[in-house]
Amino acid sequence: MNRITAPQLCVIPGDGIGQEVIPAAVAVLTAAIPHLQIVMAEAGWGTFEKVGVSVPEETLTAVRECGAGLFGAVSSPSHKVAGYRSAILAMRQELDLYANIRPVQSWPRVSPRLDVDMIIVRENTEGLYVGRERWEDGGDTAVAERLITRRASLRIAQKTLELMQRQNRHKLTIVHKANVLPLTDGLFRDSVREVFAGAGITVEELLVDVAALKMVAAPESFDVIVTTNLFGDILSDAAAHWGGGLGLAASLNWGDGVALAEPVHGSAPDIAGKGVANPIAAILSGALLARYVWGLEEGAGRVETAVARTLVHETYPQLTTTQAITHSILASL
Ligand code: GGG
Repeated sequence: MNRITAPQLCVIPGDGIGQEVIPAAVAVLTAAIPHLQIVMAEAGWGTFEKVGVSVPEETLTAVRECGAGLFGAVSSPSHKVAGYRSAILAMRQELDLYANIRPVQSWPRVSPRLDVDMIIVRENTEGLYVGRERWEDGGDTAVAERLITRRASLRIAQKTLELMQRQNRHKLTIVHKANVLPLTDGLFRDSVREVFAGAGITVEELLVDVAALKMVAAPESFDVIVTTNLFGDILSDAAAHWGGGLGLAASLNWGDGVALAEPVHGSAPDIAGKGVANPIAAILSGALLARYVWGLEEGAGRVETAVARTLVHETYPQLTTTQAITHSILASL
């Protein structure tokens, strides 16, 4: 690989355990992908407290220029703070990272069952997450707008189709609630069906409540799911249980020409600073960049195989620190 084509990664540890798991992921990624160039940047609540914005303009520029970022975690306060925007929501919006790819697969030893292999594609920019909340009725009524557009629904469908063709996936489940929300979810469902018409892929649809039951009772029946923002957020956390829990759940926020990988877990303030956070979700998120953004299937596979070897190794139950798990994965590469 020459220097011109060497992949570049903007690393943003963020808050809490992000500061611990992201250096671990960078150590594994730089070992698996030798020419990887690292650029450091900042975002999160800590950044807001320091400089007054959660995502400085330089951070957005750095991710855009690298084309790929790895973000740790953010801890936003649960009350409104003037001028503060959740760092991850801001980056998804500002970088137009419209697809959130969340693969869930069974891992040896830690997964409750061994037959799960699905990808959840969550629309990442609309729905209730546009954050249009307002008071009415003199403060006695709170209203949130749920926005669905044809444009965003068509492009998430197109991204899903490309991903399925690339990964040789054959069955799509559209998850919605069009019986109660016929305009918004009807538009989403019909747009996805339009893109998949004639694509040679089996397309089924499920109401989100039925999908939730099936996620619990028959997770092996899912191949690829595409859904709106909030449904995808909730369903993918539930699905993560089958992949061994949030400590192993990876994700990729993906737009056109730019992507930001992040572990699904948050900043875990209860264990932050103790050196005991599981770095595997962050490491597997890095592997998603290798596979989907840099086209380095072999590098992604090396990382995932090293994780699997660590999980099956007899010493895994004794690996109780971030450092010990990271060393074991590095040794298995
Ligand atoms: N790595 C994903 C993450 O940090 N999740 C926590 C999260 O999204 N929290 C919402 C927020 O703090 O804004």
